[in-house]
Amino acid sequence: MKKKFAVMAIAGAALCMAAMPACAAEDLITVGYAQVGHESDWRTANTQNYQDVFSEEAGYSLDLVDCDNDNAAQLEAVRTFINKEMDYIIIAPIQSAGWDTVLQEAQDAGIPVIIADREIEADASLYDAWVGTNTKNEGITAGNWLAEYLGDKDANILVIEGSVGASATIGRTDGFNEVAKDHENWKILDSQSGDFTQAGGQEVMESFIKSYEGQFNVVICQNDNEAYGAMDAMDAAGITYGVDGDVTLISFDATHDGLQYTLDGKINCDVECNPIQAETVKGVIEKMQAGEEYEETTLVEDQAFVAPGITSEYATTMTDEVLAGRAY
Ligand code: GYE
Repeated sequence: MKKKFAVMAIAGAALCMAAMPACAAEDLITVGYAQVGHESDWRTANTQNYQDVFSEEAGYSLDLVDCDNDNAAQLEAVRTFINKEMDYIIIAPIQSAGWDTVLQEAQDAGIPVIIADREIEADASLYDAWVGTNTKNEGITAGNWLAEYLGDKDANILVIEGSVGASATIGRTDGFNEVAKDHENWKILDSQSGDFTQAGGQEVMESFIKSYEGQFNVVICQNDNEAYGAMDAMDAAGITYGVDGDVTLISFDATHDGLQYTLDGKINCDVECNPIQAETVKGVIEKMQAGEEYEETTLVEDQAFVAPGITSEYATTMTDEVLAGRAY
């Protein structure tokens, strides 16, 4: 869908050309990015990508606030952007709920808001554009791949979820459950949040091992960092995983290290979520800036990867070349 941005001619914000020497400070387009935090490799790559793309050379002054996974801090960051009269506000929402009031405040101040990475539960009239990935589809892909891999074998599944209330958690959980409900011999033994961190993944896996040792054959981690923690916990307990192991390990993100583990056969399937989104967001801002029609919703495409020796209609089999092409 396309829409034309109504509030035009933002004072003093002209787009500088890449070839020009750094623009004068007053000519830079000011952009506030309320970033989730620094919980994962995915997030670090996403932050770096914004810093690279929204550079002064490109005509931007980027104010990126690391909200450290604290919802209140993120609302505060957005309010600070409004008070500073930034030209554009980008939000990667920690929680999907609770945005109506602050979005209304931004709208009243005439500042366009782009929701990035995750989704929010708010009326679309309260923000201007969305750029991100379809995490429900990622969950469905994980489920479809597992069904293909296991055939009619039973699955006793443990899930290490992402941060509570994050759309990436909700989407991956809902998507996977949608497939799981069609498999009578799949049982989800437990599902707990590891907060998208390595430490969280390890802690949850250690407690799962205490409660369910010998009872599970599938572990699903909703991001790569949680998978690294879960692998440490399983190593310590002498539990084998991956292509030659007792436990099938599924992860999400497909960052460089996640794909290295997939290539090594430690992760069976890693479902991609692409953190490289800043160029797309910049494209939307450029169109808004020029008063042109822009995409209200842009989906960043994902695929999935499986360990060598596995072939799948849902995923690409890992090779050295695939890994070499993964910069983050
Ligand atoms: O999967 C995880 C990060 O919102 C899609 O957040 C993102 C998720 C990503 O912390 O690693």
